[in-house]
Amino acid sequence: MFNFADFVINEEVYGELNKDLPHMHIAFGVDHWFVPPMGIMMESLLNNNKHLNISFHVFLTSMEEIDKDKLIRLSQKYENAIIKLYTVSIELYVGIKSPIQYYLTTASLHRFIAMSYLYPKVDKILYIDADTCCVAPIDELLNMQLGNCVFAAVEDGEDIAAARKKALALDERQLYYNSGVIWADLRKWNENNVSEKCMRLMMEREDLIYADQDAINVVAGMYGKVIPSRYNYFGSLPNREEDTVIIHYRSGKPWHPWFEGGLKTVWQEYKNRSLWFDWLFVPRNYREYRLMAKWSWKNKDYISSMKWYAGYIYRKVSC
Ligand SMILES: [Mn+2]
Repeated sequence: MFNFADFVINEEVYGELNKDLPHMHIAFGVDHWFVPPMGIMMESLLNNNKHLNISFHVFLTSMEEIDKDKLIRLSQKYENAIIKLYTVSIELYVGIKSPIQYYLTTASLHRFIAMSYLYPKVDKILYIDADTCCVAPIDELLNMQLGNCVFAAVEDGEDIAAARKKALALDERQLYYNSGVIWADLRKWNENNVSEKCMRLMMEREDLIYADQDAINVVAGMYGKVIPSRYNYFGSLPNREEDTVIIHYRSGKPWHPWFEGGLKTVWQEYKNRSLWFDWLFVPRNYREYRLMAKWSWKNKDYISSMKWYAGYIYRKVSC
């Protein structure tokens, strides 16, 4: 049996809740690089939910001091928010066979620690990816009845859902959920050992190419409740629907200069109003260096393009 608590090595709390408001718990799992987008998402949540107390539970391995200062400032800026930081050890992930491909990092697995560690202190939690933006109040989720379901989520796009259902040989009647936004009943999640079963599955199988998402669908997909797409509206689409609550940039990321999705400007507006208004994207891997080179070339900035291209070659050769 896993004892997830053994992998939480530090816990810090910032801010206070001092209003008599409905209380919502929200969890994130990030690596140090994803803290700025997460901070921007938190600001968008707080901007649209001043009538709620929000406890943010952030699971991460490390972060830049400047980002930590900003998170502390954020907890002071809003009197209805507290931010809890949990430092996790990635020792837990040793032995994972499912590929953590370039579009994922092991931070995507922190959700399994979060869902287990927070119970029974927290009974329901909204887990959200950091590549998201909130544009409307989220309280409808608080009142949603889950019945016998373990979690509620949005079905993934047709492109991905059909292929993954087939590849994973899921039951015909089962949906394939996107794991970017999950409203979970932690009592049921833990009584059914969902986190542990997912971890074990990823240690056994090499074919879970969407790692955490595939694992959740295999282990608990039968006990999911589908919610409207407005809670996890894909940011690659040209326009949001009027009732959209959360935009999820599940493929192209709005901070990538080369991303031209129609909903990029929504994210940029929240970024400009946030403590991370001056944050600049820096490529993380050779793929992103190459895309920066291509983008600069397209914009006739040949000098920058060559600089990014050199970075691409250097990283490609050394990896
Ligand atoms: Mn995502």
